[in-house]
Amino acid sequence: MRLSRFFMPILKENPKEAEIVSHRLMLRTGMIRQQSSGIYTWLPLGKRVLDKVNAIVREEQNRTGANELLMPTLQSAELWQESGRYDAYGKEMLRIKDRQDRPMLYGPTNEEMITDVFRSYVKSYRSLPLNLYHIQLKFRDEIRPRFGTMRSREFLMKDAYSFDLDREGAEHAYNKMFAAYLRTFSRMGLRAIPMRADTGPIGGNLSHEFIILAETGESEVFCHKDFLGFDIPGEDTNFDDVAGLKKIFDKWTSRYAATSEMHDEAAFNEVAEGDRVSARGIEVGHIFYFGTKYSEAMGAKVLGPDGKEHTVHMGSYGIGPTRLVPAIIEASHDDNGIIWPKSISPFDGVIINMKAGDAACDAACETLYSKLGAAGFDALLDDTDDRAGAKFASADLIGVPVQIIVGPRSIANGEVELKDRKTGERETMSVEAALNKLIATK
Ligand code: 5CA
Repeated sequence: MRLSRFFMPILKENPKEAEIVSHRLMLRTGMIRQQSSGIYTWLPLGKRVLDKVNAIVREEQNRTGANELLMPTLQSAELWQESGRYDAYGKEMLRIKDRQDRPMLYGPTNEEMITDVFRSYVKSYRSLPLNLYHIQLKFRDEIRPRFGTMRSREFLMKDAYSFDLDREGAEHAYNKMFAAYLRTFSRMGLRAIPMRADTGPIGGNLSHEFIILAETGESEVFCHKDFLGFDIPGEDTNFDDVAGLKKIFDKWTSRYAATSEMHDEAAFNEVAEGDRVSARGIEVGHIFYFGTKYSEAMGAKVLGPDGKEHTVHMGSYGIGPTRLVPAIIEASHDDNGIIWPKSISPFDGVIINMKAGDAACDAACETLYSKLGAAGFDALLDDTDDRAGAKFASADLIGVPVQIIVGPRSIANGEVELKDRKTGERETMSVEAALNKLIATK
């Protein structure tokens, strides 16, 4: 992508409304724009990051055997009357009427709708286990939307729903998502700690929130320091291995970890003082096992191997991609701007033409840009006629992992400079060597 053709409205001033660093940086870099309270447009730079986050989420869901579908955002109130949540959900639910005066709502979550999909098709235990998920916009009329897309009213959620014959099967389904979540967040450069959590309006009594420790987090959390060192399940994790997944679950729940709603001061005090972590955290995922709460109310049953009807056991599993983006920035930035982990960076690198209009600089930039592109390295080419200093500042601000600096003096020797955004290290090398290095380390 050529910067001269890329819509990236960088702000010169720090936006006053932004209270936390991720919100400030997302506005400054032109990733998002607020349209009304808690409702955002994802501008092209932000959309690129969001797509990378979604791709990792999707890959890890698919790895467990879950199936992706897409349900509508608008739902009929009737479904929610069946489960009894239409009245219970309260003011967070945005209620709408269509032209026939039929009550509708903008979905805050999809347990009812997925249960309806399930009961319409699945009649036998042979179709189980089943996990259906989508990545879809939700609306919750939060009292205090704040911190940009960290807590918004309209937000993206990956919500998965599992169906099993019995509690045992459902526990394995839960463990699959548990392990997949550890992998998902780790691939984005985050260490998420599963903590026993309150189930709120979703229901059930087994639930974990996945929490990233961050000073600006909204939740107060308490955990054992060992969580910072536990191994993440590998790419070779076998999601059909019931005992293997139970082992991962047991390991990651073997130490104290709770959010403030579930906090037990006495139990926490049993942890050796030097091992206690009490901090603030950001909830990036939340998983629930709620048994037959919805299947019972909505008649989702299958014929079992015993020839009898069984009400299916369900769980639901959420991740917030539009919250993950600011959470990653909270975890990875410096005074100059964002520092993207490679896996979710909007570009693989930025080519900075220090002197646009200079024949040698222009030619070297074009060569680098086309050769990198052909090798699958997604570069942003800063071909604008801004001052070099301004280009360096924007490159640091948008935080892509590597800057390829092309200046008249070095290019006269056939050389360019590579700067690592994270460490600040700079290396001068030939154009050829730079190409090889960039492509090999992409
Ligand atoms: N149905 C269940 C799981 S699929 C559910 O709705 N769970 S939830 O309420 O915990 O939301 C799941 C995830 O969505 C949260 O962990 C969080 O990452 C994200 N999320 C929830 N509310 C918001 C919000 N207001 N703004 C941004 N992300 C949110």
